[in-house]
Amino acid sequence: MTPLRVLALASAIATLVFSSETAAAQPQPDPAAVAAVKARYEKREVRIPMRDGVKLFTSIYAPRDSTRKYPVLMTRTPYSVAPYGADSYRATLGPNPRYTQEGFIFVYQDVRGRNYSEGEFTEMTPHKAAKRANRGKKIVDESTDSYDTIDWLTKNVARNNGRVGIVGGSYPGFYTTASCIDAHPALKACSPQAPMTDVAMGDDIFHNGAFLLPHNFSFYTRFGRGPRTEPGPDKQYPFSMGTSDAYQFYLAMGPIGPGSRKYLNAETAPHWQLILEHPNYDDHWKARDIRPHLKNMKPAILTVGGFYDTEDLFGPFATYSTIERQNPGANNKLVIGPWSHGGWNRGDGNILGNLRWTTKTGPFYRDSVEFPFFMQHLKGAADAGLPEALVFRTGADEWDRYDVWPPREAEQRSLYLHAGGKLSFEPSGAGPLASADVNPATARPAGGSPAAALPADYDAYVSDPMKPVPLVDRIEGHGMPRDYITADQRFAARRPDVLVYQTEPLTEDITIAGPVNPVLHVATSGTDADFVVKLIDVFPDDAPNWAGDSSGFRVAGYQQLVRGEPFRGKFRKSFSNPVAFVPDQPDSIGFEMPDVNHTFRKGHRIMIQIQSSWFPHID
Ligand code: PG9
Repeated sequence: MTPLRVLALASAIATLVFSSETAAAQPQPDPAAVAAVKARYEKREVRIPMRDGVKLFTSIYAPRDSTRKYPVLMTRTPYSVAPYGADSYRATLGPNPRYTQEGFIFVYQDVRGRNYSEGEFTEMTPHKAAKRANRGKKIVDESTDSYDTIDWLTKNVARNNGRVGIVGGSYPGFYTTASCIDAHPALKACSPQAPMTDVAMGDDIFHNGAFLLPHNFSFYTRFGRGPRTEPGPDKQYPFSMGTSDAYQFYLAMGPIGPGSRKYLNAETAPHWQLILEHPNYDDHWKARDIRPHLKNMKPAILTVGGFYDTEDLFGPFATYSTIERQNPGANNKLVIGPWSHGGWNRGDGNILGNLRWTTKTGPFYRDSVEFPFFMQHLKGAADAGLPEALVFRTGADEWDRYDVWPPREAEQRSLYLHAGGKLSFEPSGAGPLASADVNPATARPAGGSPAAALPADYDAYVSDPMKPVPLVDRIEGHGMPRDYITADQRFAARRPDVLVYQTEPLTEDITIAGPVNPVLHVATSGTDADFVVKLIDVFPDDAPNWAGDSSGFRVAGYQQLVRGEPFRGKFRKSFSNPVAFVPDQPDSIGFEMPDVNHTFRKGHRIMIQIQSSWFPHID
């Protein structure tokens, strides 16, 4: 790996920003593939009793070959294990066809309370108690359900080799992580992929207190519709936005409580209603954070994520680092590629929206990382030879291998905002800025004095919620394009309600590896405000187009979003107890943006944009 000035961007984005208070089917499977699966595998559907008597609907596809034993590879999901019916087969078994060809006992289970499983569904099931403490009792959660399922499988499925793996992405990623806690001794390998970890602190629902509106509104028009009176599929309530202009649709919705009620209400969308009832990081959400329970994690764990995952990027980093901290010596590995949500499972992995890479990251991950991981731990194949952290470096199109993430060799550096839209590693001479007490995750109890020595000058803008800054220039579909992060940010840079700061052209490559922690010193003429910080890689005006790209995208001058996150200002002291701003009273906010591993090439500029809306992405 070429020597790099690797640094973890610390805090100290210090500016004073005024923002006035004025400031969302299934293609038919290939019959030939289905027939091939049916020829090699025999399907059975069983209802496995959990320790509290609830039966979970489980599909088992076992190789017809009776000469060998096979490991179990399982997925637990809230999204249905269709097709249902012992004579209806899937076209692919496992994460990709290579697993189908290799041969495993594939198991798919409807989690408790979903589809044809019995019981009560609870979003992000709160983890209850160490299994040892409640063996034989009726205390259940996703980790006991997984334990009981694995116990039943190893005792009741013919020719299993006593070794079980579990894999799942997004919501199934959460159930995968939960399976590893006090795991059944037969569970040898887990791969939580984009695992939902804390949906109210960075995964799907709230990011630093700001609500992801279209992502959730569109999801909850489809998921968990009720009322559920018996095991079976969700009730269907056909829904259409009635327009392709998501920006206008959500603007017309107005405040989302009353505005969404005509589409989603407590009876037909109970999970949406719960979100509206819990806008703060309260006990409801704290109970759903699986991180404190990630202990006694015995299986080998391969956590997977994508730097451009707009749904669950927080989860993989939070899961990996919490397991690392709470389970010294655990076999705990991380793979992060240049992927959108689930992008590692499909395609060549060398294209996303406006971005192009030379490396085909998809086949490399599937064939040289994930498959060898499961073969090693479930079939005793050769050691997959994986580093602790295998992290793609965007902007440089290379895979980095580290023995810990973030890399030990990263040095903390700060970038400072200067007058005139300048950004520099040199302090802005604004005097000591009290950045220590502004990160709610580490903030001291409310009441700490926010007043810092204010910069001699500040930048200000009027943020009008009726003319919010769009997420991307043209918002179609449900309002959160999967590749929004690749949108050119020049459309925003030209708006008067977006502050822009950029460095001089870099004289050498600079790589940022790890989290990026903005600190803003702000005041608002109102009593509440959101602040969105965007870290951007600015290509030179003479940058050549991507090699071999015929899309017509012009790379010259491209402002590529590397990372962007909102912060809802009222949570600056605590995510549980919001505090209004005092109008025109300087105050401070600080937060952590999900990790990056990005090289800003020599000749590029580092840019920061700051704004107080990002619509309809956040409400
Ligand atoms: N991560 C997705 C999601 C979950 C909950 C709310 C909104 C989206 C998903 O599991 O597809």
